[in-house]
Amino acid sequence: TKPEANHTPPTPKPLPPCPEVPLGLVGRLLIEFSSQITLERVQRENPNVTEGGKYTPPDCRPKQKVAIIIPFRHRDNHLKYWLHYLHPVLRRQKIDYGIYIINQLGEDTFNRAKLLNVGYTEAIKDAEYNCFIFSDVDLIPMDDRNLYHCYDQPRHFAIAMDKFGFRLPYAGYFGGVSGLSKKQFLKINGFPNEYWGWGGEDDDIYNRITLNGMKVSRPDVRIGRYRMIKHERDKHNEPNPQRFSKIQNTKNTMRKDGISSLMYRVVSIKKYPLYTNISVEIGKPP
Ligand code: BGN
Repeated sequence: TKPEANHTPPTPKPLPPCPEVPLGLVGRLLIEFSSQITLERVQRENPNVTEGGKYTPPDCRPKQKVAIIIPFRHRDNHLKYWLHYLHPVLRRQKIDYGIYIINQLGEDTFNRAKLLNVGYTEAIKDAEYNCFIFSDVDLIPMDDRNLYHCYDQPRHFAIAMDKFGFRLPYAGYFGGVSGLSKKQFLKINGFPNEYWGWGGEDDDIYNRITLNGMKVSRPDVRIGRYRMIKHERDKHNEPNPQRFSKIQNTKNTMRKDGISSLMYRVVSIKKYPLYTNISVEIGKPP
């Protein structure tokens, strides 16, 4: 060896880019919610997930950095299942990711889309994410070929849910799990902040996408299958009676209502081993 080699530190071998189709996928998964799960077990089974619920593939360089945003209130049991199933899937998919639980404090009416806007805003303060996947806490993919990254067009992942007979309930459905690149998200001014209670916010997002000249991309119906964890209807998330008229008005509201008008207050940010919890006050309906 040359003598000067002693003075230069060994340069780590640059990682190859991650393959377009990851190699270790298994396809169809068995998903059930009858056995109880503890966070300690999920932690033990996912030792390479780092504080705040972050992971980077050790053996290749991912193209995207993905923030997974989950709107949340009083669903601790669902979250355990979600973490148990999703961390291993995302690892096999070679995704560079962080998990953000956006917890709405207080008992005022729930506002899913506003929590998603908060998730986007807080995630980009934490790291340089360029892809955002918005997932309900009770939806578990049944196939790991449904890749959790961003696509050329806004992506709808949860297209074949068990509760809808493994089909889309209607052509313009965009609920459950969706994903937008930073560029796609900003093009539609983020999501609406003014949908309080259940329903319509996902349809408004769909309208924003099509009104801005984009179209929704979806996986094959055999792959985009999901199980939803059964639950009672939440309190303080009653169907919003205004949703029918609001979704007729997206064209007029989207430029002023969105990421550009978002107001909220962060009360705490806690980094747990399997996820980051951001508790926020987002106000109440007018
Ligand atoms: C739709 C809801 C969606 C919901 C799906 C599936 C509305 C707006 C008025 C038609 N939209 O009907 O928000 O995700 O059902 O449950 O209620």
